[in-house]
Amino acid sequence: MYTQGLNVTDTGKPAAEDPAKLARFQVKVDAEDKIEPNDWMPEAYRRTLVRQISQHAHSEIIGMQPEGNWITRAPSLRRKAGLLAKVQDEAGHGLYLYAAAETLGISREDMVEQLIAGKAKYSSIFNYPTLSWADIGAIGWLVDGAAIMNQIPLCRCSFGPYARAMIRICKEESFHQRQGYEIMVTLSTGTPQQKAMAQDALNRWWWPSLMMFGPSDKESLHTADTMQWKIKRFSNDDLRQKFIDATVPQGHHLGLTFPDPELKRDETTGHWHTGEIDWSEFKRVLAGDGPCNRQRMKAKTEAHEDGAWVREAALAHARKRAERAAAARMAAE
Ligand code: BYC
Repeated sequence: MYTQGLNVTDTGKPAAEDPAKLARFQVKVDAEDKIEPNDWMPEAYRRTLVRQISQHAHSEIIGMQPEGNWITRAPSLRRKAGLLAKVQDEAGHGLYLYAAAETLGISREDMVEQLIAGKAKYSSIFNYPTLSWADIGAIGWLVDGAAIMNQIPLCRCSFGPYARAMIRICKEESFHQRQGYEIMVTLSTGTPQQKAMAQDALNRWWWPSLMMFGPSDKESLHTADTMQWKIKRFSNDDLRQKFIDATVPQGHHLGLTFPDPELKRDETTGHWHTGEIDWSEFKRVLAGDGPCNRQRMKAKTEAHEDGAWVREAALAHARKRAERAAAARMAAE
């Protein structure tokens, strides 16, 4: 039986495993059959899925913070209702993902402990502040846009529970992206001050959204394994390029400029080329020194501590119901 208390940052290669089982596993993956929780799987496959799915879940949960910051200050009731629904969706995505990871033998409690102890990552993007209402537009357009680009291929992930969770998540993300772009359209076609807000938000969110796709292919630790296992279908750089190609024309349609003097279109390939990403900033944010890392973890830790009584009450309630059901069964026998 698989034991809990994983080191989620462990990138270890498979321990010596039965070559025949490994070969059968890979044949199944290559045939596009889904791997289900009770199927045999290499330990490294299980570990990498727990790492990726739990980090994905944590990103959804921490991602509620920068957006939640604007619920009370949304400029209209319509915008407030839309943002409330979006933040609520993020909580739901976190739950589907924690549930998918639990099928691999780790408890949600352990995953949350790893997040709070700083052993598990969440997406770098959520360590940036939301300074104006336009940031809600830019997050929907760019951050959810990047998320969709990365997550649509995950609907075909080889691990069944993750793939199925992603189908529903992607449907909701697509609504989120449109909600964001609509805010950007409204601001960009509004007063000069509103257009300036939209431009300022694009200036601040563009580079961090490119970093969401992870390190360059040369630096990526896990891509080779996860592509062989058909967890990932595209490399970090390929997805980043798809996102850039889709997003630059959308920004130009808004009449906005990108904060990159080197951005240009290759007329032969049709691809947009950006300047160099500042990977030192990415590494700093991952190491815990982004603009909001401490604030995000403090808010999460406090919410977790404040919610202890709810978890205890829910457990006590579940215990009582189980006892009552057991007593009723005994009486009926
Ligand atoms: N931020 O070998 P690599 C959302 C880490 S939720 C932080 O390329 P991999 C949304 C990586 O974990 C967005 N860490 O890794 C929610 C690894 O470190 P460890 C989240 C990052 O896994 C609410 C190391 O760098 N989406 O969109 O092959 C509202 C080496 O990287 C980042 C997902 O989680 C990063 N940006 O590829 C709105 C999608 N990038 O674990 C929106 C699922 C890399 O060895 N995840 N690292 O300590 C994935 O697709 C992949 O995990 C990644 C990274 C593409 C992110």
